[in-house]
Amino acid sequence: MKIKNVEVFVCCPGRNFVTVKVVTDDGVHGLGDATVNGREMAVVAYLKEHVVPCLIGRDAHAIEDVWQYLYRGTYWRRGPITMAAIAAIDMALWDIKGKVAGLPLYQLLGGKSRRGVTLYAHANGENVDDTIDKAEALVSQGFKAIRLQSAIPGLPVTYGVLGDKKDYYDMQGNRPLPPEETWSTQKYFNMIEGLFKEARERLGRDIHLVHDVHSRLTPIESARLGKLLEKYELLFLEDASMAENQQSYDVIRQHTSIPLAIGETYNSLWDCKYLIENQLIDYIRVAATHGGGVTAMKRIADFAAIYNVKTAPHGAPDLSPICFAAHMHLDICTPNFGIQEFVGFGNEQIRRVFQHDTRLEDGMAYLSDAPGLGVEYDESAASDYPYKRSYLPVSRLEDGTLWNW
Ligand code: KDG
Ligand code: MG
Repeated sequence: MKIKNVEVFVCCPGRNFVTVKVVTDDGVHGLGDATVNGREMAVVAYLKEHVVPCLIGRDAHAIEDVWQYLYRGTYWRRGPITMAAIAAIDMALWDIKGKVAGLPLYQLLGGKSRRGVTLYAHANGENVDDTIDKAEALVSQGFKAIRLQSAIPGLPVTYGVLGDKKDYYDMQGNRPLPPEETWSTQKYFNMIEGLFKEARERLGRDIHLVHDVHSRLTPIESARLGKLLEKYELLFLEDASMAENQQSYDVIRQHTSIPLAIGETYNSLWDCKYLIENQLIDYIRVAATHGGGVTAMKRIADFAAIYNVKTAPHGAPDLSPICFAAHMHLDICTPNFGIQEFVGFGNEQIRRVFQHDTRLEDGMAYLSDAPGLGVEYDESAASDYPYKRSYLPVSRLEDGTLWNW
């Protein structure tokens, strides 16, 4: 079965998504997600100009060889653009293999290790009370794990908080130029402990709590935060610090026993290797789209298992439902799966374009038994929502210094 054609689509049903469709000479097609938020067209060009011509005529079943061809066979390896392109092709080939076998992808990966996929949902509030009100609403819907993000008194806008935006999709999409936000570590510290104190008072001790620092603290500040929050027993603290220098996590780990998670911006096993093998983290959060697809995710999970590190794949709205489906298939099989981030199935337009039968119940997601990934892409619906240039925000300290967003 040979690859006959590869198409690359970009649509903006509220936010941009890059979707790859691989078609075989037997007429079977597979789908992959290649979205890199704010840099979508770079992946499109990489795919169309440099990847697609090399794929025509190749064996669509030779997933590992195609992966190696696109990774090892490329002198300029790694990075988000290259790895998103590889990921999309890899997902599409797994989708094809499942469709040809008549089996959902999780069966090809070894079958189910658990009943369903436990999710953590987001509570984003304008203040501490509002955040906990939202968390309570999620608990009443059945969620057992919740990420808490609250606006910071004295700062106009904060990561994770909606402000005047109507939903999370609106918040991160449709920006013709990068908006600027302000960050103050001191103001953040003035707020953060109160958020978790109130959360434990109102939600009790059974609900798992997560918080995303979004890499805004230095390692020693993260260590201080970890110590401050230890008594609230978080499931994990996410992206406590930037980890281009992975040894910075040695500093955090020396000071606190708070569980740590990182990896949503990582693109390969090599990016997380030091953190995993030195047991400096507890959850690895690489996404299938940004880390090289199903093939790469499986390798990362197996490596992490040796060191008791669990997986907690990134589930932000800028990963398309195709990536979410790939995560679900991996989550249900992976023995060291921890938890899946979940922000809902998107607005009406997104649900029109990407169709699937995933079921939610009691804070868990259940896959349908459709063959392959189980997602279909409605090309004609997608053409109603053309690409719009859009950026993530940038962040500055109060004196104007550019900071990590
Ligand atoms: O594109 C950036 C988002 O994916 C990111 O800001 C979301 O940190 C995020 C998360 O944990 O969902
Ligand atoms: Mg994050």
